[in-house]
Amino acid sequence: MKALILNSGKGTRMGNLTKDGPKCLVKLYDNTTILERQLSILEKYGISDIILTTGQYDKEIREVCSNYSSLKFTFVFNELYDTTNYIYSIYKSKDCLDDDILLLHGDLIFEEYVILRLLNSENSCVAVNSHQTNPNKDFKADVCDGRVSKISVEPRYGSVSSQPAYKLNKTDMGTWLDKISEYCESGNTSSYAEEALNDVLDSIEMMPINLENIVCMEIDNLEDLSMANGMLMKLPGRKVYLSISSDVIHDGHINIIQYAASLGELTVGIMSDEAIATYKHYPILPFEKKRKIISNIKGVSRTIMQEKLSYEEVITKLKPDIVVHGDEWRHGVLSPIRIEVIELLDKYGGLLIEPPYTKGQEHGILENKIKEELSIPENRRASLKKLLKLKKCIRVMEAHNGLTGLIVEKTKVAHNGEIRQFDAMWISSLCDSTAKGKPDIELVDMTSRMDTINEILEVTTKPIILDGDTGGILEHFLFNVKTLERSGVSAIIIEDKIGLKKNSLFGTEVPQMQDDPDNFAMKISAGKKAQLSKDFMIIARIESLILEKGMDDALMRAKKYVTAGADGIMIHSKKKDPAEIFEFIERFRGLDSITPLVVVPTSYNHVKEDEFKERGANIVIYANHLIRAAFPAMQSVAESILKNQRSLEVDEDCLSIKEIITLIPDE
Ligand code: SPV
Ligand code: MG
Repeated sequence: MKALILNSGKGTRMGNLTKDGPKCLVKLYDNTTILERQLSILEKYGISDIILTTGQYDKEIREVCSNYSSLKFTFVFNELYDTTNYIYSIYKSKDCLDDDILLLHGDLIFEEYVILRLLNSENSCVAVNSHQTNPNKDFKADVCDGRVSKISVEPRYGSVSSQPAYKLNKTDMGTWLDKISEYCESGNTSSYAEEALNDVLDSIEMMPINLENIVCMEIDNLEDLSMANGMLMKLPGRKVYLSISSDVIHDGHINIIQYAASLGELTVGIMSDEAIATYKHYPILPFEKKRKIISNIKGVSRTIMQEKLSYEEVITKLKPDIVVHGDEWRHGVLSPIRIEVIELLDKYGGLLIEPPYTKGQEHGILENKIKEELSIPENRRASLKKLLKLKKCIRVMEAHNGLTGLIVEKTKVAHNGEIRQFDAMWISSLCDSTAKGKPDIELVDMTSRMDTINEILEVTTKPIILDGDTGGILEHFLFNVKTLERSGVSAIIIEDKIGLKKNSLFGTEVPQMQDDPDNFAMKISAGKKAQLSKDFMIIARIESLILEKGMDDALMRAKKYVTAGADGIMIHSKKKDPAEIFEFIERFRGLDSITPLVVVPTSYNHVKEDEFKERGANIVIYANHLIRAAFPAMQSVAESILKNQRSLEVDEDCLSIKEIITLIPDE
């Protein structure tokens, strides 16, 4: 990459300031000249090969350049500086322009960010400001389908302001130069070089680099100079904030950190492990390790913890002048967070700058690596315990096949400055049986249940909690614990019933027998002894309230089961009134503040998760909702087809063919 800086002009509109020198040697507020400012920035970003066109003040310019020993200068003297436009200076430089070229006018004032953006563009590009439509001074660019189709000084409807800061790939520079040569060799040396560019823009993919709110302007007169000085003075103290939530650090982060650091003093907010667990998955790289890496990246002044996905706390406390975020969040689940950031910044005149988010091939590879990491049985099995350490209360949804597994894995909603998702999956005996057209009486055997589990394991990464019914006969249970551990299931919940198990929601309508508490405690303890890994959880489910055996019985059993080694207690109820569940939680927490408590609010479904959390429950399971939602939807479609003898009427209720065939990607 070489830079070409055009400095042959005389700068006649700057009054006394250009009486004895060129415009590029006019001093700025900090006593540096425009040229010195440009050269320092180029030097900082590794551009050391610089071609400078000169005219009347050739000597003065060379003298300034002689102070930059690390830069290599080529001076191109335009002897016709008085009568020609810069098209001729470019023409005279053409033999040096045998590389990618950064082309800058000598009177252009810009901040570092401009150069970074131009350098990072794969295509040829030009600086524009889409906030400024049709300004009366400056060049204007017509942008069509994301490409610049014309650049000229004439006012045109819909054009945006453009600045003479270009990056041209070598071939594109060659194409432009051929046209410039045609112009100059036919005696046309007074046109703008952009006229020659417009003639070839069909064959150059020239991208606009939008630089709203960024300093990038030509100094034509004293008014411009004082405006530029005012803007430049504010740059050094500018506070910049960037939040990083990703689990792995890749080159996309380095890019965005570089962008953010080029804008001012950079504070990086690293998302807390809890916040990551809330909207992604348990973090593979824990906070402190991430902090160590990020705080050692060049340009990062300090790091802080961002405890929530919402920026509200950070922005209110830090009041950054600029928040930087990759532009990918304009769409998708993060877009409400973006709107909140804009509103917060608007309150005090802060800015949001959104450079393009680079999602290179490596990024895809890393994402897949994370998925692989999460789905390795050891990691997946351990993930429930890790989540329970990070979050006071986790949200679990039933899944009964690969498709519902994917829904639980991928569904996210943005709400009140946070992104919500399900933390884990419940493989319900009721739903697994129902999906197979069987009753929920332990008829679907473990082999068949393992098929469902494997189907889900294969396409998802979240922790799985298996509804293990009664656990079956002891010898089978011990065997099954090992099988489940090996496959990556995180927990089994077994209920203290014996005999022909029926679904708990029948309550006492059907005969159901509760196990002897000591017998069941022994089953738990044998299961814990049989398990090979330390992470697998065996959770004891108490049916005393379902079977109307009373609160004291439930609490007595809870104590016994915990003593026997249960990793958690599930308390079940089929009442609409949550009073007995609340009482159990309160009394259990009076005895035991640690053991995770599981609730299944199918009947008392008006209670919100936050209330369970406040009261001390740790796992809330939505035990059957996906299958209950699917059944009426499918039945009504079937009925409509029967009624109408065609499927036209159900089109609205069905996914389109295109959607269904692309719902599950090939890879
Ligand atoms: C299940 O989902 O199969 C359960 C919970 O065991 S419940 O149906 O409420 O008993
Ligand atoms: Mg069940």
